[in-house]
Amino acid sequence: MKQRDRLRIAMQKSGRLTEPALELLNRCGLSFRQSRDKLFCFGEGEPVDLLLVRDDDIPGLIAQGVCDLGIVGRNVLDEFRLTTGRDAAPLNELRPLGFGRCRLSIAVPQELDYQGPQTLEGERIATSYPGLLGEWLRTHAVNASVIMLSGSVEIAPKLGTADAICDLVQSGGTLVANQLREAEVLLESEAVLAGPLTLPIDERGDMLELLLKRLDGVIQVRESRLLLLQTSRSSLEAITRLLPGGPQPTLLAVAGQPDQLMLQALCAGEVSWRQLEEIKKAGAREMYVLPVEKMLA
Ligand code: PRT
Ligand code: ZN
Repeated sequence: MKQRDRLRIAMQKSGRLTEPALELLNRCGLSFRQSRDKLFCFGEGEPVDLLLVRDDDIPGLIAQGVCDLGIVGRNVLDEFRLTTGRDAAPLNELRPLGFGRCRLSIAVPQELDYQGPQTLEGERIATSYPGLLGEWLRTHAVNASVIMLSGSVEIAPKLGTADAICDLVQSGGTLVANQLREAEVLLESEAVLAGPLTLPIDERGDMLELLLKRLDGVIQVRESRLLLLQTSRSSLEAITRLLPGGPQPTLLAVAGQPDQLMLQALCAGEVSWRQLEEIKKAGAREMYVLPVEKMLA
């Protein structure tokens, strides 16, 4: 098989997204043999290989066609879209992946009386995201100087090199530690599967389609619970109304008890003790909440 018959996915070599991305791919049935320099990982079962790189390089590798897909933060992908020239191949966010959640925010010194975007007029804002910040400033008609820093953005106000910052925030701990507070959220981010706008029409395209189906299954089951319970026919309506997420239940007959039914329902998200207790009060017995291992629609 020629090398480009195989799908190539770029992901972060070492950082916040590395472990959850690998786990997700494993759950999709992909496993990799790591080479000694750990830059290229050969896929063992399926024709899918990994390229381990800095997260900032991922959109470029897809745009150049070196990789077919990438797992990268939406913040990095959108910044790339805004800062690369028009002749770069457009990229697409194929799936949100539900990990690496954070937001890109503007933060100001705690003592600043922030009254809205106009408070930033004429100020200096330090960031590693000039594209996303620039777009937000234009949308809000604010004239501010964008100071590009590649790291340690949060200390710029203390050093006197900027009046505010625009950086990623997760818990908010870094901001507090630097006497800053969040003033505006520019982007809600998480890891996404990125790819080219048009998918290859060859073996790679087929593999990609299969991978997307598996991914959808994995993402869906990660959040799904199978609820099993027994009920009398008379309680069925009340119980169905209480099922978390309003799923369409399946009903099974109980041998020798014509008045009784087994109910089975796939609920989106957790089923809490409180919800179970409510359903029990409505007449359910023998309740089980089961995690879902795999799902293929
Ligand atoms: O070496 P490489 O370039 O690959 O790694 P990196 O240092 O650029 O990336 P890394 O591993 O730090 O982050 C990779 C991706 O994780 C980011 O692009 C985001 O999509 C996502 N992510 C999620 C985060 C955070 N949460 C996060 N909290 N990326 C960075 N941070 C930093 C933030 O910059 C700030 O310094 O953590 C600090 C804020 O955290 P809190 O919890 O104190 O608010
Ligand atoms: Zn990076």
